[in-house]
Amino acid sequence: MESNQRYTITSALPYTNGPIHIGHLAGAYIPADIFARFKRLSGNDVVYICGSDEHGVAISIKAKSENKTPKEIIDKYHKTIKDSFESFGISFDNYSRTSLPIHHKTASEFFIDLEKKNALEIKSSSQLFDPKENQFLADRFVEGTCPNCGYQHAYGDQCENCGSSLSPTDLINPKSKLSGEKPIKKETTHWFLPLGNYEKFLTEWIIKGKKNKWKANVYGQVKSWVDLGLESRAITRDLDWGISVPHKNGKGKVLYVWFDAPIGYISSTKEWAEKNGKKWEPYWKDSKTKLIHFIGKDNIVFHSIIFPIILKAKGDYILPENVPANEFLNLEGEKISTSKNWAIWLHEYLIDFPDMQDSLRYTLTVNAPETKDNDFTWKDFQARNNNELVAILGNFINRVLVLTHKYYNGVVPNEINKDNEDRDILNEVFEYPDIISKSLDKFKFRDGINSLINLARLGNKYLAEKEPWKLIKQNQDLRVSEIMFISLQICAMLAVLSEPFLPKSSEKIYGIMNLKKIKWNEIEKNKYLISPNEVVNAPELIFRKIEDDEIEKQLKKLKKN
Ligand code: B3M
Ligand code: ZN
Repeated sequence: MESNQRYTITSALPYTNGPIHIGHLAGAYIPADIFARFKRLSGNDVVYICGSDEHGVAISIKAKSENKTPKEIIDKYHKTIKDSFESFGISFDNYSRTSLPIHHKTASEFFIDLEKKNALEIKSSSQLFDPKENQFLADRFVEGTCPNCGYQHAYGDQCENCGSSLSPTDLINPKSKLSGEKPIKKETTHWFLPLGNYEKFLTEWIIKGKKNKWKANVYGQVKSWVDLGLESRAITRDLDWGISVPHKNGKGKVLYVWFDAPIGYISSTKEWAEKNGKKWEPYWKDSKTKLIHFIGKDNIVFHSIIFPIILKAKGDYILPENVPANEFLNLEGEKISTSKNWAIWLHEYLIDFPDMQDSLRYTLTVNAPETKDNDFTWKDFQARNNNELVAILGNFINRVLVLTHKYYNGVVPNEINKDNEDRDILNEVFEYPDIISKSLDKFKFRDGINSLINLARLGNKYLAEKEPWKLIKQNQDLRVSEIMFISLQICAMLAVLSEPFLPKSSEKIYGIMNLKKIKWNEIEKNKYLISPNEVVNAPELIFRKIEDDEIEKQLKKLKKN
């Protein structure tokens, strides 16, 4: 198991134009959190970074629709989003905001430095303009028909239907989101990043990525972009919300949100380092550090083409080792949609299912859209919770603790005279840290969590076969104590191995068993996780059953939208 490796782990910075839903959680946060926890637990030096993405047209549009200032919008949703992440146990080392001075400074420095190095082009072009509002229509300020798939509500930067990346002038029948009017064209000057200059670099780097086993969806997208040829991309906009372009000709212009947002990972690391008396540079500039970006598939080009080019142009920065992007999660067979309110919002889930964060974490991991789009259904959520968390994992731990109290008042019995068969069981149990590590190292979170449940299954099967409750009646006390000792090792192993996936439940099991924190890289065969004469507490409920009416209520609520 890898230890002593430095990791910089990031999750996409969410736009603060609304709360977070289960699609976000499944795409970029749960897998990253599992990975960060796993790497910390195996003795690595990890910084797990995120923050709110508070610039861009999405924020301005929301502000306009709620009759508020952008600042009021970002303050409101930054808090909602941050609270939801905390409640779900997403273990960021720092959750920052791109509106902070430290970020404005860092992003501006990147721009100034690239400009100085002649790594940017300045070009004039005619862009869509809304004469009524006296405003250029960048990105999402304009909607129209997608030239690729014909979808009528494509944005100026992207079509959400076919996923293609667009420019406002690509749209057929464009319409201003501000006034509803047909825009005119007007000349304007912008700074561009000449992506085409980096084709050779990208080609070599991507081939290396393939060797590093990038996921097929990521490798495929990057390769097809490069194969099609890369055009220069504007990194400034004519807008009033964002980071002012730090240049004498930059009046009325701001940095493009997709230029500043990924730099937010660096600013957030700086903020973390300052708060904790650490240095940020090793996490971004030491070639031995592994940088991993967790994102959803709509962010692939930005993380595997554009941001690496920015880092490369800046020089002396490391490039991502991997970009394990997820596909999309659907809800009850349909695309999650904010505008249609077809979503499960985390802050609402927490009201209806308080203290059941791990049940959702579990379902979203078992069903993660790792290699293809996947579907969340409330019925499946109920079944996973009741048939797996309650009936397999919770049930095993409960049975072992009940019997330990019944036979030994909670004192762990002596382990003696294991017969061969029990030795095999114990060996098998101690293989699980490696089995799960191997899956997580390959970003196979579904396999990882399935192995965890398999370990609980193994425990249940062991108890059912050995039937200590029968043996105790036949006065086979020694044999019973062996069986209970082994069962308690399995419980302890479940506490240790469930931590990355189900942090709150793991903590509960640790608490009930009075265990001291065990690192994965310190687990050794033949070294027991819990020893004779230690005392375990009486069992408590770890998972609860979800009733049919709770699910009906959620389905009704969803369909009302
Ligand atoms: N805020 C886009 C999104 O939420 C964006 C991610 C930024 S990551 C640097 O899809
Ligand atoms: Zn399209």
